[in-house]
Amino acid sequence: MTPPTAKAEPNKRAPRAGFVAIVGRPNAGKSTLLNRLVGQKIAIVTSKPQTTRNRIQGIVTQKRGQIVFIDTPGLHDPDSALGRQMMREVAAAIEGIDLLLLIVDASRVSEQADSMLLQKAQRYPGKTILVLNKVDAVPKAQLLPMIDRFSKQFDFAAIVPISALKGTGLDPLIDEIFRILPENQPYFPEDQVTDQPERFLAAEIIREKAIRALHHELPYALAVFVEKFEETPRLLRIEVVLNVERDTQKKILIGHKGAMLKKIGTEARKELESLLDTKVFLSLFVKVAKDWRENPQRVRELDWHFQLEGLSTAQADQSEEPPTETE
Ligand SMILES: Nc1nc2c(ncn2[C@@H]2O[C@H](COP(=O)(O)OP(=O)(O)OP(=O)(O)O)[C@@H](O)[C@H]2O)c(=O)[nH]1
Ligand SMILES: [Mg+2]
Repeated sequence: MTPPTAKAEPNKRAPRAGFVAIVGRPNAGKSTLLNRLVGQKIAIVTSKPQTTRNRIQGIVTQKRGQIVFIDTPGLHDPDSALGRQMMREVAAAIEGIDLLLLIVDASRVSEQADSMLLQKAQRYPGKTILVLNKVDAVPKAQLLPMIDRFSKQFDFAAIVPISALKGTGLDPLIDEIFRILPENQPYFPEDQVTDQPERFLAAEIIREKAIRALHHELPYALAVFVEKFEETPRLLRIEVVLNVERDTQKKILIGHKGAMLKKIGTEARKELESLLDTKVFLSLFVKVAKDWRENPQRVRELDWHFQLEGLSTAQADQSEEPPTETE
């Protein structure tokens, strides 16, 4: 007699796994979606466009397999070395993926903006899913005609309306993705949610608080570097340098009697303490790096993948040094 468990065997599917890039215009809600899918904050979100500067992976593991999402900077016509670097990040993110996720802000569709996206879909040889985000802000009557219009413009594998903010429509989206991904073993351990080390998340959280507190050009002229990230059993000590492009910006960032910098530091520290579940001691320094956005070398240094390489080289050098005498 066959044991009852053998009956379930034919239904058992091989796991699926693959890489899925999230691509769209600035402010479409890519990072909000990534955080929602992963179930925790790994990418910063602000109401200002061009927040994300580097690609970040967010990993979703379920019984049926693993999806490695890649958040990317918003698509735009670059007018600086920084902008060009951001667009190279998008290109790098698309390389070798299994599925392209194009995301549109459905509350602000515009022919010109969408054509840039459709071009991406046309150039990508694999399958593309179109995600219509922010449907919480779209009158219901507009949704079906919008889906109809997009389906005529390109042969999408699926068009899925969602609200990344409210968390609606995400299960159907995940279902569609798993339907397309190839059979594969998971790429990452099941408890890993991102490839971005905490050191760089810390820099990003500080940048998020600063972008939210600042206006006009300043959010775009800001770069955040972690100089020291020291974990002790009781405390995480983080020293950070905030770069701006001019003295006038430095003044605004520091604020009257240091009030602005203090506010940014306090907000960032509180969030980091809760995210990393430890007490944090945060020191912020402001430095002027004149016109850094036009300097390809400085722009490259901004990329955490590049900084990580530097850190591991430094560590290797250190371990090769002969032991020094201590006093
Ligand atoms: N109403 C509404 N707002 C949303 C939704 N998703 C994101 N937002 C808001 O849209 C703004 C931009 O969100 P982000 O996730 O930073 O957008 P992004 O595409 O990552 O932007 P960049 O990194 O600048 O390219 C934020 O204010 C979000 O709160 C949504 O589903 N509904
Ligand atoms: Mg983003």
